[in-house]
Amino acid sequence: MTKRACSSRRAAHAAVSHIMETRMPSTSQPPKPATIADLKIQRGEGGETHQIAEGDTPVLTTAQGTPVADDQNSLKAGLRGPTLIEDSHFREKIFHFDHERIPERVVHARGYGAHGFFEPYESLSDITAADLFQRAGEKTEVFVRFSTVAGNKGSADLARDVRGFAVKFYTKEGNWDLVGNNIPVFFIQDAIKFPDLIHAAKQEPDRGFPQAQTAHDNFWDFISLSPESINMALWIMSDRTIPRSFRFMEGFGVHTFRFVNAEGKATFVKFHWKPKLGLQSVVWNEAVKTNGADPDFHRRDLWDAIGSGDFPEWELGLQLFDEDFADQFPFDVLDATKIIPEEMVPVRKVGRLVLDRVVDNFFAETEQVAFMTQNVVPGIDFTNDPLLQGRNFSYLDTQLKRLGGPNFTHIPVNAPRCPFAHFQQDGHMAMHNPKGRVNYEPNSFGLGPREDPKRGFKTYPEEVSGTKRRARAELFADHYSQARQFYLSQTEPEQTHIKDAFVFELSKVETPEIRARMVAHLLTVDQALGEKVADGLGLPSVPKPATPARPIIADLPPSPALSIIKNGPKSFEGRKLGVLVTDGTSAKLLKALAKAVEAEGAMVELVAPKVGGVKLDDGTIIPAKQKINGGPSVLYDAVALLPSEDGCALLMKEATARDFVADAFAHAKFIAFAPSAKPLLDKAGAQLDGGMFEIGASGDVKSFLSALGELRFWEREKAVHAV
Ligand code: HDE
Repeated sequence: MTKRACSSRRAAHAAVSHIMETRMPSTSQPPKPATIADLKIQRGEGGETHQIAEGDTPVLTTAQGTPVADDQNSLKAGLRGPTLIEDSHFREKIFHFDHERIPERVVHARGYGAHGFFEPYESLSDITAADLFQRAGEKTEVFVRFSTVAGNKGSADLARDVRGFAVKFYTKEGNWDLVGNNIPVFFIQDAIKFPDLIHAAKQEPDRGFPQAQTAHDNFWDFISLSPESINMALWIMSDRTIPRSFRFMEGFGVHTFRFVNAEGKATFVKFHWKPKLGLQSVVWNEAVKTNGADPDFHRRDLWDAIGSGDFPEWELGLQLFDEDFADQFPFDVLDATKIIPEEMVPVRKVGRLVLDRVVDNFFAETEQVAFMTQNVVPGIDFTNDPLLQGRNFSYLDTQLKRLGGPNFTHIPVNAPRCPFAHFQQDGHMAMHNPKGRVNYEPNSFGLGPREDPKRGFKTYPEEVSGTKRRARAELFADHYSQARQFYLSQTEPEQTHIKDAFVFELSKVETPEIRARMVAHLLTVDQALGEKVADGLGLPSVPKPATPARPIIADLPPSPALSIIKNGPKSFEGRKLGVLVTDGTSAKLLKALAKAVEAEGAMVELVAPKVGGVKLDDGTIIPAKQKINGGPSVLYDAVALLPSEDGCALLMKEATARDFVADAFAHAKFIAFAPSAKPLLDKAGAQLDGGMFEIGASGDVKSFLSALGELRFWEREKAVHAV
């Protein structure tokens, strides 16, 4: 985050420290809802067709534009009589309502999108002819949609799940969709297994549950019978699947793609998105509670961040390599269950993605956006990765079902921003058809568009030959080596989280054989991990390790890039401090704390017994953002407890205040506390440790502040978990 962005955010936030100076209520708000005046512009294409009732208020009309006189009562025969079929306004209104829903995405149904731009740091003309990478600093508009995979549209944001990270670049040479995930590998190697994988992951078909979770028999049955999924299984049981925010997660194109330059020379490329604010996840117990406290935690976070001028940013990273590298790499670069470690092929940062505009309408944009892996532009091409090849079929097909016809590119969020011209016509909801007599080419009138062999997209002329057969390349068969490398690349707390996640999920599996079969795979990945999970499950005996189809490469060097903790930001920027206040809280201390935290580029949110606010010890009345039972500590990255003595006595009798403290403690958060809050800590069972900081009336908050950059006090975890 640049200093400039920080200060604009601070201004937009009307920070707590500022509030106290001006004694004004908080204006830390997301963008204002549309006013009636805005609606006129949105609906009436400038308002010209609206009749104005009084002053600036537009007249309500039917969809046909007929002014409506009464929108409160349907047309009846007599005061207490039946409703008449003649009431076309009523019928149109209900008809439209009845058809408001479209099928949700079969996967990635729950998502949240935003607009922004991509800007390259340098010209990449030596490696790709793609127009968006030609000129340093030139902006290309983008739309990004983040998503969970398994849950339905209304499921909770903090499900343990892979996150989609789909980017549509509206380039001058057409739309390029980079439809990625926040994990660089996938469960399966061949698209033909996708329906099985997704069936197994989603609700079991007879009972229709569990929703948005993999902790059930069918999922682990499928995984345990599909060794190719083991690497991904390790990734999904890591904290990658419980990100703190979309803003703090990486993105990956997963497959190996091809860049092709103007001379036709090809380079293999893997795409990475690196968040400017570093990586951060929550802990599992926190995720479970966040889903109850705020099922919209991630979408709210993105909405609030953009609304307050704190624009999320990622750098685009490229791993570039050639055929020679591909030939000597011990895995197949066409196998989407494998990474190329960053330590082997460094990630070259070539540009930045900034999200700076929320959607005007969720349905029109986030719901109707249609990403398609086959949307590539000249200079970018596919490889033969069998997963990518299968996806290239699936994404077009699925849009027809979801959006109801072939004209979904006419929907503004899907339409190219560059000029386009073709002879596709008619069909459901056609918004622009060819004009004039000619709707074909070639034609003898010299009318309409023609192909351009120079500018047009040319497929990379890769030589292909072989026997038609259903089979996989030999190197695809190594399923354990990289799983082991991933596990060994984690810090100790992260390894513990992976072990705990396996124990949690497999404890929900009812069939003992499936539990044991999964443990057998884990023993092959790492003996100690397998034994710990076996012990956590209380298996009667440790099973025999699974036999790998190819000998495992046990000594792959650990890759520090795979750890979240090692790639944390060492800063509290973009995070949120929850401050528990009561009547009589020290104004001086609160102000000092808020000022220091906001200077870091972080937010402060006040939690109080009543949302109306509290009266500080200097008589200032300050509003709260949350009432204590609606603002549990899981919503914050760290907390400060600043009740007065009387306030503390009150909070000690309040279960939700005790939970606030106990959860922050159990989730290894840094805690600052005024001396007056000590009895509440004791009552909540939070013993003093290196992650807790007494901050006095003097307002000395320095040591607390410097600790916050670590985000969590991981040493505490061992002390709070005995099982
Ligand atoms: Fe997708 N995937 N997928 N997927 N996927 C869809 O397309 C599919 C895969 C990803 O925000 C669907 O429009 C197949 C990998 C994202 O709108 C569908 C296979 C990766 C999104 C589909 C995969 C992804 C989707 C459902 C196996 C990461 C959400 C709705 C070969 C690189 C895009 C839709 C959005 C969505 C098919 C595997 C990412 C059915 C057949 C690997 C981020 O077409």
